[in-house]
Amino acid sequence: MMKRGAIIVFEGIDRCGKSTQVQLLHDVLQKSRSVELMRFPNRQTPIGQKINSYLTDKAVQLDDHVIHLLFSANRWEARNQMLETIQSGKSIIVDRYAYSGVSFSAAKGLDLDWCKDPDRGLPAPDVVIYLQLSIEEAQKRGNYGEERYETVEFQRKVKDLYENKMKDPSWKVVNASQKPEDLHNDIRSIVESVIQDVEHTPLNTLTI
Ligand code: 2DT
Ligand code: MG
Repeated sequence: MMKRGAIIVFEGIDRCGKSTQVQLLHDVLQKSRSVELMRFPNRQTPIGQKINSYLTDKAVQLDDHVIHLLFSANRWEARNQMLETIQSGKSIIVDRYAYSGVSFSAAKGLDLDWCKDPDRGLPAPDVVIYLQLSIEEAQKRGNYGEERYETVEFQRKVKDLYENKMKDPSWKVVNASQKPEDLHNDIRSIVESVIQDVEHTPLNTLTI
């Protein structure tokens, strides 16, 4: 039987070091394996361009439910490509996924179950690596940027949702206050074993 690739999702609040770790992991894995990077939102598609304008321009007004559904649609439009990649034996490292979708929208006060519904049925991650960092440490790493959601108060709510409403057995919590190299080593050992473990197992669908 053909070996399938794994879906490795990264989640965490802003400034937790996610993008750095995603890049480090990709650089290392691609030396020995077939691996691809994806990030959500994918700002390149027409839906992603709309999301980008919402994030970067405070004058763009969209109902909270509408932007939530656009973020979800932005994942659904990647579904076929994800499935093809996995079936071809390539693994995918994903920077943010449905857990960001739920946490960021629920942090605005939307109903949690309503937020979860649109993403149900997407390809399920084989592992979710959650980079845990305190708000205080995140703040020390420099001011939050200019995009929507990049405020301390909002990040606090997002963190609470991630940590109290999202965790399931696929979650691995890693200590993001470590030095980047140490954090990378932790992540790498988790990921190497997941890739091997799932090679001959069927891919699940998301039951967030
Ligand atoms: P980046 O800073 O990682 O580009 O994300 N977000 C993301 C949501 O509100 N819903 C989602 O479904 C996703 C994937 C998190 C841009 C911002 O978009 C938020 C931060
Ligand atoms: Mg950001």
